[in-house]
Amino acid sequence: MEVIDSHTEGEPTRLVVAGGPDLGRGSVARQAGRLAQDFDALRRFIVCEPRGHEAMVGALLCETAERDCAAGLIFFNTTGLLGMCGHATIGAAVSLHHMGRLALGQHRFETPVGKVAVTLKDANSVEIENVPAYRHRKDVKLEVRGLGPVTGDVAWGGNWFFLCKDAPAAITPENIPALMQASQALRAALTAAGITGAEGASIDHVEFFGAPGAAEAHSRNFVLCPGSAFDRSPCGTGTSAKLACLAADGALKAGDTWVQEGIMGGRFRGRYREAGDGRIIPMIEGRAFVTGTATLLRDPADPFPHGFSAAA
Ligand code: PYC
Repeated sequence: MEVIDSHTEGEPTRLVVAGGPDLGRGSVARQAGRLAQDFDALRRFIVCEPRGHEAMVGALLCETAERDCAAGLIFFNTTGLLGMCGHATIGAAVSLHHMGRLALGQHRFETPVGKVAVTLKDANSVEIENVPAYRHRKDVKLEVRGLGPVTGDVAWGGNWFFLCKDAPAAITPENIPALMQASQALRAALTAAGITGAEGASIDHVEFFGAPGAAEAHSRNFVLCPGSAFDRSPCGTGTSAKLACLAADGALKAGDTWVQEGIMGGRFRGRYREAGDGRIIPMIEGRAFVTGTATLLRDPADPFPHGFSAAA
């Protein structure tokens, strides 16, 4: 299996460019369903240890029947599939350009949750136009063990997020263990309280906000991803969910720029346009850098052919 690795503002993406499974025909959502049902061991082979690691996000290049799309993309991490992934879309566009397979300019990809547009501005800079984002619930209150009362919004940005009003600690790398523990307790409390996204969808991402480090940034975030990983970047779908909440509160006008910093200091520039019915179309710009190309191998004698996750 041929892969190309990159990072987007610090968050890794492993793009599978050849040797992936035969997912048959149909929409990318349908192909993603087949990947989950019939090829889950292959997902783990690609992103889990010992070939990958806890933070690794996979993007599988697949067929699309949509004539206006360059390709399909299916996203996953060490736990399972993701609906959309902003940083990995940026990483995939930069990697495809590096391989000579995507020219500078505008393109579309089909993802499991809809079409997204990308503008490849140069070899590293990409702006994505995400699927419509919206706030589902405002000021949800719940009690979290170890944290006490917590208030936040539930929003969709291509994945489901709980955006917490009060961070339990400053958003700095030294506090990552405390932020991990708090965000995991919060996610468990959401599940226990039956707080979900639309149609009962589970909320698998939790976002805390704090003061930015850079003068040009408006905020710094910490994002818990499905499983036990946190986003090293400011999270494309998380920034989209944030824009939806800012728009719903009248705190950011359409077209104005919101600079979201991630826990490691990387930045996304976000803006939006109105999509009607309280929805927005988020536009997120960030940079990705190719870090390597590899052929993933499976030795018949390998005792860990499908990888493993060592995270608690
Ligand atoms: O950038 O949307 C994102 C993302 C989701 C999970 C990890 N990164």
